[in-house]
Amino acid sequence: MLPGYQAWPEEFAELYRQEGCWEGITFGEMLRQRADGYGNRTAIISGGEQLTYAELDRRVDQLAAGLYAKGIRQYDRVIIQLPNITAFVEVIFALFRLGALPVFALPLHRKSEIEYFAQFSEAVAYLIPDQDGGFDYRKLAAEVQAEVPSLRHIIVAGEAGAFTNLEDLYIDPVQLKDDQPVSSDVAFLQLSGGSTGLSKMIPRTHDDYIYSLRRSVEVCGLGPESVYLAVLPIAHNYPLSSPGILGTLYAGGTVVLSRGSSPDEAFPLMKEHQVTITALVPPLALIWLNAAAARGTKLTALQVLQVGGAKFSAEVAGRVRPVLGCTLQQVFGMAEGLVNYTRLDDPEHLIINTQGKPMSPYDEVRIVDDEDIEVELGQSGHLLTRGPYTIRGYYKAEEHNSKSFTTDGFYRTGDIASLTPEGYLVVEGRAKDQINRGGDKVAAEEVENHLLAHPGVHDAALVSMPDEYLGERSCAFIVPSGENLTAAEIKSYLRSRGLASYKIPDRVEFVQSFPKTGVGKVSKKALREMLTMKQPI
Ligand code: OOB
Repeated sequence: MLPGYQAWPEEFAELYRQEGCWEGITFGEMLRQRADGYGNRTAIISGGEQLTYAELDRRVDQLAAGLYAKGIRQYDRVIIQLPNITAFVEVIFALFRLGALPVFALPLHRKSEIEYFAQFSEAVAYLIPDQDGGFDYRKLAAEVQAEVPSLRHIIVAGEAGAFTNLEDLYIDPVQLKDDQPVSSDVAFLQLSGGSTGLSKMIPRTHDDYIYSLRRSVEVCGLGPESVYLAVLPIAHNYPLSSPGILGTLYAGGTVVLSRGSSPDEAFPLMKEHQVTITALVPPLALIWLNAAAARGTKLTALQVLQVGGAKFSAEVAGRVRPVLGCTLQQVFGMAEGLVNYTRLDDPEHLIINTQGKPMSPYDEVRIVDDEDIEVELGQSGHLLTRGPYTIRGYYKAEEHNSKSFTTDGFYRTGDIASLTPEGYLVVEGRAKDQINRGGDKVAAEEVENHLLAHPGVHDAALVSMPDEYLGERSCAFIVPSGENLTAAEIKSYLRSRGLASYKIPDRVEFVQSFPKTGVGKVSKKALREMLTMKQPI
């Protein structure tokens, strides 16, 4: 078993198996079954290229052989930082077949994040595109490799230069000799949004993740005729599996991969391929609604528009059906597990005003006060959850786990929520020290630590500020240690440290000192209030 992995206690594992949640198959087997059942159907469409299930299965075998020949073995960790291209899907399934573990980095992550992922997971390989969005990933990879001795291979989709070219790894399939992965094994490491410092790693097993796909497919009504468009970065749990690209493949449907998310890119793809379902974060949904309304666009094949990752305002939610003529599905999920969906046949008031209900009857949710005592129905409190696809601990994080999980195994989501009489969740706020920038999660402490490393910064606090478009943006409050520090200097300093762009504070404010709470801690509440005051700070 993977060291540092906290499995479900045996009594729960037995229950989830007995109840048929955990099917006992691996991702490698799942793809083989689909290739057997749907061989000639189209699995993936990307940039003018198409692959059938049989072709995908074959290419995955070839790539698994090539990765094996490179020395990649069971439980090896491999960082994947690829855009929405077919290679992403081939690489992850090839690693699944080897029992090696993808670590899912996002395209916007930079040196600070990647170096930490590589070091912490002791990754042996790192997969990148040559360049994307004007950024050269080979330069980043060279910098990271210089710092992380475990990183033996840099594999490039595209012009590889001195590194290994991914195309060269598709070789004749071989019978893999080593231990084969089993369904209870960890399949990959997903990243948490983080709140205390750096992102933690989330170990998801074949069993638990495939169950989440099956339930997502059932709830979202997917089948072989479904066509799912992926516009959000597919490394993220939501477009990956809720139902996302993996759920679509589970259902035998067709995945269409889009490099961009703008209406100009997405709408023509949706028309051409008769897309039936896609997933957006709230700011993108707003852009799409405005574009469709202004252009009179009719997306006739679209049946379901999913919106999630951050709170979707009821006002905008109410525009989805009138403007796009499809059903809105709110999705409230987390990479740690629990996913809630509004159901497709729910009455409009639940679809518009709630974030859905858990997808599995075996999901347990509790809403509790600060003392972990359950609140009355309808009251808001901390959301705790436990279930067949919610982790029991982060990877290699024993100390942290005792804070993030209750002694009886409930995950503390950090969300403040309430339950409606129908058992639907309404997200009311957040207790964790995180900023949700339109679905991109920013851990305050991580950014604060970078700010504190600047010699001109005496103290720093990152808080959210309401934003009409993104829902929230970030503001860094800084107590300078000298004079002449500017907001521009702070931002360029953070960029020079290799921080993902969405973590760079949107606003920087200098203050003499921080307001304190009764117990002498920095009062972020008071800082947030300062931002909403009319007069300048
Ligand atoms: C998804 O996953 P993560 O891990 O990036 O972020 C999880 C957090 C939640 O704890 C909550 O704070 C927030 O994102 N969130 C929402 C939300 N969906 C997620 N807050 C309000 N309303 C929503 N609908 O974001 C994720 C994973 C799987 C499916 C969908 C989203």
